[in-house]
Amino acid sequence: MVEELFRKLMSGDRRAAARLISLVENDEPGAVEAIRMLHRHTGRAHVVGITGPPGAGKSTLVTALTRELRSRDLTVGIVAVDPTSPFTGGALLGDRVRMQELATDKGVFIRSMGSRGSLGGVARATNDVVNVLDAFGKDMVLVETVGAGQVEVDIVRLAHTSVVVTMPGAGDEIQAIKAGILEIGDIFVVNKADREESARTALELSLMLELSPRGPEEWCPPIIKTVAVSGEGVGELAEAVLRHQDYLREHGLRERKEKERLTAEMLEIINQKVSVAVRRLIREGGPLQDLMHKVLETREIDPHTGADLIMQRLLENGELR
Ligand SMILES: Nc1nc2c(ncn2[C@@H]2O[C@H](COP(=O)(O)OP(=O)(O)OP(=O)(O)O)[C@@H](O)[C@H]2O)c(=O)[nH]1
Ligand SMILES: [Mg+2]
Repeated sequence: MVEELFRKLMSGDRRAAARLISLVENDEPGAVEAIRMLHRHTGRAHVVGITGPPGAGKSTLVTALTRELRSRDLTVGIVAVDPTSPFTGGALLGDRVRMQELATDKGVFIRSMGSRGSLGGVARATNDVVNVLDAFGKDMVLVETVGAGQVEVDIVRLAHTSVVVTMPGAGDEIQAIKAGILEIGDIFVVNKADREESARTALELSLMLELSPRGPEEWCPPIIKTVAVSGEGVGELAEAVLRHQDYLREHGLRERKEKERLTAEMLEIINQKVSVAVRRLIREGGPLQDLMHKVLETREIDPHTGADLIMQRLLENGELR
């Protein structure tokens, strides 16, 4: 069944794409098989993370940016990791109308996903969903996330280009951004530039960015003012994204990012597998409860020795498979 879906995906079938996304997102039976088939066909799309405080205009901006990218003949996949996002229908009427315009465009694929599950879980599920859209042949994949917590930072890490969106009067929010995402932002957007205080917000941002000095060859994150609802400044944003894409390519950084991302993904899978196997061994009534008793109760065995004994057992008995 997965093979059939995969074949349809490669021939451009949107329903197969939707089905495969659900499969990997929810870790349904066949998910691993699907990821195995997809892998060879991934690594082509440029992934853009779009993050920022609630209501900054991320979804509106994603819509406007998509239109700009489409006018440059690029196909676009959109993943909204946010339960309150307009992509899931929580929007005002105007937003929904704008979004629907995109939904009828064959060059655009929109998908929203809930931010449930564990921290690593969301980032990994997002990664898998992005991979489906990548294999589906989308040139650009835009990932919208709200806030500046660990989940967002994890998701931003899997993007090639990270766009941090803020808006005038979001002083506290900027402080929050400063704490987490400032260092990994490649492009900063002050949206709602139709509001009075936007110049001050942009200035505050530029002062903050000056605090982290960069070398002459290093990418200098631009600060772009946009009015997402009218499209003002969004052309400039699209240009900045494409310039950053070129920059990464020219400096061999894209390849490095990809390698780091895949290595991190593999390490996380290993961590998870080991952790599941070990928990099975040491649980009450499990095969290693004697050992655990000696560590936890009688203290005859210290945690290091205990860990070594468990690792040894895992390797010898092939319990990881
Ligand atoms: N005045 C003004 N309003 C805007 C602009 N961009 C977006 N908005 C409005 O701001 C509100 C929030 O926009 P969204 O795009 O839903 O913001 P978001 O960041 O995706 O919000 P969440 O996903 O809920 O965090 C909507 O009512 C938009 O119409 C802008 O440039 N100027
Ligand atoms: Mg949104």
